[in-house]
Amino acid sequence: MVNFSLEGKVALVTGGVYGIGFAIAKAFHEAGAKIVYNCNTQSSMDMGVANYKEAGIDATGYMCDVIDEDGVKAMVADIEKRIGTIDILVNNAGIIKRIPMTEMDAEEFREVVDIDLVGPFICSKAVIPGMIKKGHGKIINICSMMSELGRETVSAYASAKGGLKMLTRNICSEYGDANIQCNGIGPGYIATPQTAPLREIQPDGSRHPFDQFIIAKTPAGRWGTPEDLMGPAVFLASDASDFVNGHILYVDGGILAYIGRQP
Ligand code: NAP
Ligand code: GCO
Repeated sequence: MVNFSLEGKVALVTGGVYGIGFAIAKAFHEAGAKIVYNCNTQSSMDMGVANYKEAGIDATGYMCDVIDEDGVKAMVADIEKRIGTIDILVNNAGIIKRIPMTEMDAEEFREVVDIDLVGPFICSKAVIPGMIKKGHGKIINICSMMSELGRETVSAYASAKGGLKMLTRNICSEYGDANIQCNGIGPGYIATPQTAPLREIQPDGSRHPFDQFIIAKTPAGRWGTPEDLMGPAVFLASDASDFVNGHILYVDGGILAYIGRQP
């Protein structure tokens, strides 16, 4: 019997208050996990409390910036004391800045890389000792199509997500013998607040040009939804994927496989 259950597991989803993280947390709850999440603004925390209450999920939330190493250590210690060892970590928290590279300040570049790459390093480093003690663990890094491809204006984001792909492979390499599986999920273009600017309806009522571009480039012919990521995330968090390690699972409607239709 393949075991997709997360019964009795403790899952920390960083940035899990809306968007992709919240969908993954809902899926984990449905599979039996105890949910913990963090974010770093009060408005998002308030949204998270409301969202989990509406979903009927008794989740525990922390105000914690993923790049605050002391804060992350304190959060993990408190979770381990109050709830239990973290069995599953989803490094979901992330930002993007869409700025042409020659117009981007080094500080702006660093901020994206800090949150999208150093944050997952800090959070993974904090949870791995507990996983080693417990004899197992699952780390899922939310990568991106930009772990494989570049495009205009996302130099910092693509650099960070490319690095996150290799951090995934390195955690696999370094801790696989402790029965820790570290994999990535590479979402395609997903309809969340992060991509809302790319889908804005134009003044003349037409769809955003980038929206039209993505629809044409995606064999599925649509944007993904956070719900499209729920099953893949449960698979990678469950015992069913115990021999899958260092893998980036692209959940992209086929966009990475497709050269595009002749105009
Ligand atoms: P989103 O709607 O912008 O949500 C991002 C979440 O991360 C928010 O809860 C945010 O909380 C949190 N966060 C940001 N910086 C943080 C920090 N320093 N510390 C703690 N929490 C922080 O993003 P999304 O679209 O759901 O994307 C989630 C992940 O998937 C990101 O890593 C993104 O790069 C990746 N991804 C997205 C897509 C897509 O098409 N949407 C595709 C591929 C990959 P605050 O509001 O408090 O900042
Ligand atoms: C962009 C988008 C993408 C998506 C995602 C694709 O500006 O190109 O925001 O980066 O967020 O990462 O996988």
